[in-house]
Amino acid sequence: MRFDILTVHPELLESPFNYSIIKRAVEKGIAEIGILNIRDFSKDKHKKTDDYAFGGGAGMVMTIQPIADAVEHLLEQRNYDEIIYLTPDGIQFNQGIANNLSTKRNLMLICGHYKGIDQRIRDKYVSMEISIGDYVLTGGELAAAVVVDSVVRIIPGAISDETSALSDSFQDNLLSAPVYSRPSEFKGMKVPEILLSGNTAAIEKWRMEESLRRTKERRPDLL
Ligand code: 6GU
Repeated sequence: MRFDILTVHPELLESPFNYSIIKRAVEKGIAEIGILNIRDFSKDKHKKTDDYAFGGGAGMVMTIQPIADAVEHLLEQRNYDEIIYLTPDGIQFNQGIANNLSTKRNLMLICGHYKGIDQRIRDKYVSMEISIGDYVLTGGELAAAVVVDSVVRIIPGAISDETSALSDSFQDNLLSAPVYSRPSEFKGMKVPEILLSGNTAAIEKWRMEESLRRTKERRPDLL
């Protein structure tokens, strides 16, 4: 699966993909991540990528030319299943959308800044607009990192223990049960007895009950 991300701050996207599962998925060839600097496509003599908004008002708008040329450059190389614009006015991202995107071959992600990008880019090229929640970020880069991370980790083969991604919180609309590791007692704090019992059926039942209890308590909206 391939991701191409358009941004004016490629540095912001360097480290998120260079660790752990995502790094290994890239090394294994399961995921390919291309990062394109929108500024490289600017025909302005100062490589400008933003300008004042027509009609006035505070804040700069990312102009159409550099983004359109960057998008066209990518479209010459391959077809994209979705061209995604990261924006607070998009549909709210969730596990279901991540699962759906993980079945695609090529995704393009456009990161905006300032007051956003020229609407004509959205009208002509964008097939999907995603927000990662009801709060405002400086730009779409951190949101793009969230989307790519959540999609890559569920591509078959990305996690060595195949069942692990399936037992995540949200995969069955339930929060995960609490987890413990050694030692079984630390400064008087004990691990629940059942987890040390070796009784797999009883442990499975306990985990399901804890999952339900947590979900009822913290996210009744999921039930
Ligand atoms: Cl996708 N972009 C920005 N700039 N802010 C956000 C967002 C995206 N999702 C939530 N807030």
